[in-house]
Amino acid sequence: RTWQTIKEYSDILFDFYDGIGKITINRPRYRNAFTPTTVMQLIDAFNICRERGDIRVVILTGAGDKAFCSGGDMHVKGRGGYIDENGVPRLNILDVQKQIRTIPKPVIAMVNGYAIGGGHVLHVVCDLSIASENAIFGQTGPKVGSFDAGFGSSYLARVVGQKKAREIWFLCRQYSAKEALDMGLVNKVVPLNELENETVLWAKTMMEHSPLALRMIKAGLNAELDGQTGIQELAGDATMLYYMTDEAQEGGKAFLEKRKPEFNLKPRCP
Ligand code: 2NE
Repeated sequence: RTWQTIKEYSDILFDFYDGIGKITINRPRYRNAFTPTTVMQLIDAFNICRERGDIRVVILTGAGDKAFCSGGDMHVKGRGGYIDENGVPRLNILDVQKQIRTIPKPVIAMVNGYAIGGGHVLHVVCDLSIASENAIFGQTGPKVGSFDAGFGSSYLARVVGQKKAREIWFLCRQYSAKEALDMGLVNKVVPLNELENETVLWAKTMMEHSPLALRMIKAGLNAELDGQTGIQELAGDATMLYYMTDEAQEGGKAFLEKRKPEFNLKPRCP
């Protein structure tokens, strides 16, 4: 399989293969911890994934065989956030979480090692997680002066249940891939050398299915949990589909032609 570079960045790799956009956090020296710069690049890549019609599934992973992502880079953690190149404190990883949740295509976390702290949250918010046998999962916030009480807690609780989510956050333990599988935190565990093949297989299976059906299911599953923001997504998709009908077309056409619209169109579903 030959991946083609979509765009070059300093902190991430961004590749394309056969309908799949693969975003790789590329700071293995720091267990793929992210700085505000890394995050800006992730935001850009996810925007491109959203816009490009030939990208049907997105894979998020980390470079090397040790870590998926170890969260925020502690070297740049300052007062108010992670300090960017201009000295501005940021927590812009929350924007990436929102992008993963709202992009109308499946996002698979390909967890190739440690998924820790804010890195763990990233895999949690992905639609699916495929892990290698060496993957290790956990939150560290309360040990290192941080927390994610947003998706990182509430959505985690929806995935593993309230008791387990509180255990994960309050005790800051690390969990093996097998334990993660048993608690429903990941979808599948495979040997590291099979991780990409397995993940691509899942992507290809989804690409055989109706993209619009997958989009609506994702929006519906989000809507149940995300309040008005979730309903807005689902409603936006409903509007998109409505615009494809003769009825909606007639409304706009009649306005421009300065006449009363003829909405008595057939067939109408009961
Ligand atoms: C990830 C983990 C468990 C790996 O352990 P190990 O033993 O495999 O590697 P080691 O030696 O700890 O790390 C290798 C190098 O990577 C750096 C280390 O400092 C070390 O550098 P040197 O000593 O060789 O110079 N490194 C690893 N993680 C880093 C990080 N996050 N920032 C900067 N450098 C890092 C182990 O390394 C670990 O526990 N890492 C820290 C995980 C952590 O606490 N992350 C921040 C959580 S808070 C957060 O991410 C967050 C949030 O809670 C809310 C919102 C947004 C973000």
